[in-house]
Amino acid sequence: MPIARTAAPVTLDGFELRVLHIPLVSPFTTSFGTESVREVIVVRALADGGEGWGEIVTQEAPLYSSEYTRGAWDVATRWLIPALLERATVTPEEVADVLEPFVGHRMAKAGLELAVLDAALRAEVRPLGEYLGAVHDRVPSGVSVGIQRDPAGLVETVRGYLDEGYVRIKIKIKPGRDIEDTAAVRDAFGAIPLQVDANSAYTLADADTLAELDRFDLLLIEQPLQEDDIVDHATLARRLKTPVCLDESIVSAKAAADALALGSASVINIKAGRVGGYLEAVRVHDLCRQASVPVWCGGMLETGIGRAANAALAALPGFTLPGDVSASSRFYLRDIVTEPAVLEQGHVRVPTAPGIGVDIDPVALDEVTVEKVVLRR
Ligand code: OSB
Ligand code: MG
Repeated sequence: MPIARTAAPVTLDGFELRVLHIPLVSPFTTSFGTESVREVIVVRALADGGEGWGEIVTQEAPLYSSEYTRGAWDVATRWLIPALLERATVTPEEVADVLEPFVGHRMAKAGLELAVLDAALRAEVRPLGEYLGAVHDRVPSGVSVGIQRDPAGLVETVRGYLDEGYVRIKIKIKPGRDIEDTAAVRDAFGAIPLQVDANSAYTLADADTLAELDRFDLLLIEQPLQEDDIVDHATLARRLKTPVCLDESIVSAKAAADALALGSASVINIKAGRVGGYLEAVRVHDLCRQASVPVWCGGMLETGIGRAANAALAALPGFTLPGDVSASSRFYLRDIVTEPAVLEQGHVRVPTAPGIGVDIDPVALDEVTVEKVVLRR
């Protein structure tokens, strides 16, 4: 039976936006660069029935996708928030419709939608997991491991995460740091659940190298080619034994349907920010489930806000592979919520309190805030 995802309308008095700079416990390196400080935007919806929190998961530079923090800040303050305040009273399900005329900027839209959704659900005393259709009270936790100094360093880093109890390892790869790194982890730890993420670093000309990964029995290879290489991914997928999973390319439920129709992927990474919100993320989930295509929940180094919401999303029935839903401590010494996600027997708990189910630590939040603005109706 389809789940009726409807929440009561909220009347919006305004929004507070903050740019945060949160130090990472260790630098995070991917094929597109190294990050030592997480720059992210936190959204507070000021509604008549109470507040709601969301997170815009952009990074400082437009390297993972075309969105970036200062661009999101500009579009949110100049266009998206005014459109929502003009409307004044909205249901969470209507937020995407109000923002639909503005092309793109999905991460910005997703953060605003989550803040409205959180405000609405807190007012109704209803947890996000229940609203989205969660069927588990905890989710298996995978960890995304950045490119290290060398393969030996990678093995030591992975060992630390396995000791902590993470149930699946994902390593970042790029040309020149692929076969040897993957071989080192396989040799050191045997048949652990292992996958790789290229973050768009290859072209079809690299197909022979990528086919060498077939011998490692990986769960999947994530986003080997560019965001818009939807046909090339289908060509590559026919060449590889390793299942191809798409991340960057899946910007909407329509993009997911197209990718599946073309054979560009046999697994899909779902990130609410990338597809424009948790409601669109559920639509991607629903269509993949219908097509018996496994999905898993990706991450964007979320703060406790997005991390709690991701745990709720990852508890839907179609999320049959462990997600990048790690403990807060994998990235942060101090989170901005009072009960950061922790690892318990390789799992993260789905919050059961109303809304996103976590409370903001105002002192911690202020400490990492570098800019703040309040827009009122
Ligand atoms: O490609 O999945 C990715 C982080 C930032 C941008 C893109 C990606 C990632 C990760 C980290 O892999 C996932 C996480 O939050 O744990
Ligand atoms: Mg990825």
